[in-house]
Amino acid sequence: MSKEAILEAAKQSIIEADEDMAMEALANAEAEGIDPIELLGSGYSAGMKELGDLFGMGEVFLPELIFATEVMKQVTADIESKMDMTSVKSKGTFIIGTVEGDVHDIGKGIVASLVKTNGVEVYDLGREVPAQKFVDAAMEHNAQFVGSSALLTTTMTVQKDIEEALKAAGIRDKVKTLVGGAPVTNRWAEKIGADAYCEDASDTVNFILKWIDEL
Ligand code: B12
Repeated sequence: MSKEAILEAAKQSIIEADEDMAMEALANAEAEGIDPIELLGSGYSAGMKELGDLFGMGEVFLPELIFATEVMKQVTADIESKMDMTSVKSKGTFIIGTVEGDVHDIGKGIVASLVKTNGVEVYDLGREVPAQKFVDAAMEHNAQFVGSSALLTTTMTVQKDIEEALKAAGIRDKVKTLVGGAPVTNRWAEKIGADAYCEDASDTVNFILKWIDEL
């Protein structure tokens, strides 16, 4: 089976919330030696994005998104369990969470997994996390990196609150902040004073590893 066909099947399996099809694509990808990160990004996540567009146009409804989420979570958990966790000494500490008022945690989970597999210690605070909790966790774990995920235009403002809360705690210059999520842009990151906007999980790893080199 060609790589394109496998990626397309992975994408389609999310759009149709078809668990069997999703698992079959995963097995085929493994057999063909396809990079699981590419499978996630160009396959399953692409399906999630397309489904979101259909939802935005009123062509699919909330229950369909929820079914697709179940399949997506299963696939990401499966891929994570197969990822090679680097056994080298921790290179740094990363705090990540989805902001208060926001339950979207699939992308945040993928970012957390990929950063972890690159030898960075990760504290995943979960979803609907208030700004102050990011700060408390950064102080508790002496973290160098703080990342927040926001998928709603109404919750993006919490990323600004995190910047303010880090300043109020006197640790803004001790950490690098990363922001992500579908509505987030480079411009937004600049506007709120975040150190980086990352489009996806690989982008996030690149930023963090570059900063670790500079430490
Ligand atoms: C799945 C989904 C849901 C699921 C979430 C399940 C879950 N546990 O996550 C459910 C069904 C619960 C849901 C609910 C809602 N949703 Co919704 N949802 C989506 C959907 C289709 C996909 C999101 C997703 O998982 N994408 C796949 C992942 C892999 O991509 P990602 O999240 O973007 O993450 C990548 C990057 O952004 C980046 N990244 C992400 N986080 C971070 C963090 C850091 C630190 C970094 C560096 C990078 C990074 O890396 C990730 C991996 O590559 C999107 C559509 C879309 N285009 O995003 C709508 C979408 C986000 N939802 C939307 C809406 C409106 C809602 C609801 C309000 C619907 C309702 N009427 O109730 C509720 C909100 C509930 C709430 N309070 O949060 C809108 C938002 C519109 C807006 N502009 O605000 C969207 C855009 C759909 C649409 N087109 O209208 N949703």
